[in-house]
Amino acid sequence: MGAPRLYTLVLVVQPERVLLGMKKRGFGAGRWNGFGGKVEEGETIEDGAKRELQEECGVTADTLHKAGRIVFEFEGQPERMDVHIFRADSVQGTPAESDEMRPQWFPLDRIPFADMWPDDSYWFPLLLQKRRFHGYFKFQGQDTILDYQLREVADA
Ligand code: 8DG
Repeated sequence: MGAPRLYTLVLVVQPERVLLGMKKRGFGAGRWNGFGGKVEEGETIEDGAKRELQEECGVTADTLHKAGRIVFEFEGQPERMDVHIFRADSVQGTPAESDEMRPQWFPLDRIPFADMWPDDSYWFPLLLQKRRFHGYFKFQGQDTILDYQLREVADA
């Protein structure tokens, strides 16, 4: 099996709310998610995360905090995804809709898990508690988790 492909995901979390975007097209379309995508050649993972945040919802993060790392495998697909997840506590600018995402703030007690990737219910609580984690999720299609591991780590 080859090395997994690198992806980023950024969640902007404030004391009472989290910024999510409705993915309008492509992989994960129709689900609320943080902002992110493939890391491009020649950029660091963190720079890729900041770039995607800016491209997809028009805000800038000065500081990203490492939150976790999850490897995803989809049954029948050889390439695994290595998603590096970051938390931003504050951003500059007002979230704006892009071709890819329609951003919206959600109160922390009303996160729309039913319309998010099913694994998110497992690790979101850790992210909100500022605990770091490593995980692995194996999917059948995009709705069924066949197998998973999730553990807290000292350094994500
Ligand atoms: P493109 O330009 O080639 O269309 O793609 P991209 O913008 O570079 O990448 P993408 O396909 O949009 O990247 C997938 C995003 O979805 C990336 O931020 C990682 C994230 N993601 C998964 N799986 C899961 C998941 O199970 N839960 C959550 N919350 N996010 C996920 O790939």
